[in-house]
Amino acid sequence: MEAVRRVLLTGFEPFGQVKVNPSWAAVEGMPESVGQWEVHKRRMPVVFGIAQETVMDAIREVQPDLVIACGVAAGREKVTPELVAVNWRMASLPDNGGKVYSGEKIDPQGPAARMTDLDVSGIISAVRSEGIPCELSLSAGSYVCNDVYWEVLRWAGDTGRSGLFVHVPSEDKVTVEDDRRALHAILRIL
Ligand code: PCA
Repeated sequence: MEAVRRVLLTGFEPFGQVKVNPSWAAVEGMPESVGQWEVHKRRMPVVFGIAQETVMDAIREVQPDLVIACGVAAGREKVTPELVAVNWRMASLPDNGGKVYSGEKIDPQGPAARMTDLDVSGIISAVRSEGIPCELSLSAGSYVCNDVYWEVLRWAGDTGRSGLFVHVPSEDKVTVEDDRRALHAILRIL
């Protein structure tokens, strides 16, 4: 018997034009366990800084081995695992606290970017083998999703654990059910 491992899955609340956020819909509907993974879920606020605090509070509580954070990228056609988080906040769309950023570092002392140590090629193959369109993304943007990924990868680097961010398209491109099947496929190979 393999030891149980804990995964923290997060999705976001609605924001801007997104009235129902498929990232949280997908995460909320995940089962309590997938294979060896004990699944923990959190809904995240779309607020710079507060979202980072929320994910770190959840990490302290759950003590996960793996964090997979999800968000919607409405313009995309495919499920897109993100390779990097950049040290940058820039968004003309106000966050849910009303704040906009014209461009500044998240952490003035930090590196330019952080990269996941997970096998992204293997992850993409696993999702595609379910018949779900999937490709690597080289930028999680500079809005709240990137902010959370930055913090997750900082934690992962500090603790020797792993983190991933997955952007999902709007529901007319990929259904919430397929987002969930993608998460299952990812958990099965990790
Ligand atoms: N998508 C936004 C933030 C919340 C979400 O679901 C983003 O891509 O930054």
